[in-house]
Amino acid sequence: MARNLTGALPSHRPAHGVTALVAITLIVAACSAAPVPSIPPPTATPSPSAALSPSPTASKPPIVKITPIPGAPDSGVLLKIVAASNRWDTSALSAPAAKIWHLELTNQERTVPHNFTVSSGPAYEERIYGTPNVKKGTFRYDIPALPAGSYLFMCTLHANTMTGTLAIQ
Ligand SMILES: [Cu+2]
Repeated sequence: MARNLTGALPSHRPAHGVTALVAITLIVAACSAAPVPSIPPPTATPSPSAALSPSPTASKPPIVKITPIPGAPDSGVLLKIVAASNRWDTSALSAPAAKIWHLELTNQERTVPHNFTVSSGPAYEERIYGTPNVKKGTFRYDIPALPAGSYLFMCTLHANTMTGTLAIQ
């Protein structure tokens, strides 16, 4: 008799799960529908580039190519220069314009070769004239005629220490 009473208890289940699923779907839809904020692309910062732009143009002067004057007369001028301890004995030379002149180059160093190169500027393309590399001894060279102006002379083997100004006037 007691068995019948216990087995007859009804069981109900609430339908709460369906309601919760609908609510989650609505939230997800709202999030994905949110408009993407339109951020303008970052503009180029003008100050650093403006500060850098003048330096490359200032550090690169134009190449000045000068060729000797053909058929120029001989001035008969002889200049002397001495190389010792990776230095020239002078940093300034002066020679006549539009005329051939002569250089007496003495290398006093037993083992270090030197040369004498004339150029209109520091760039390789600006070299106008150059002697061979010479070891110890005294050598004479005919330097071709150049238009008036300020030139560089140097030993290209020791360009950091053996440079000077050649005034052609
Ligand atoms: Cu040298």
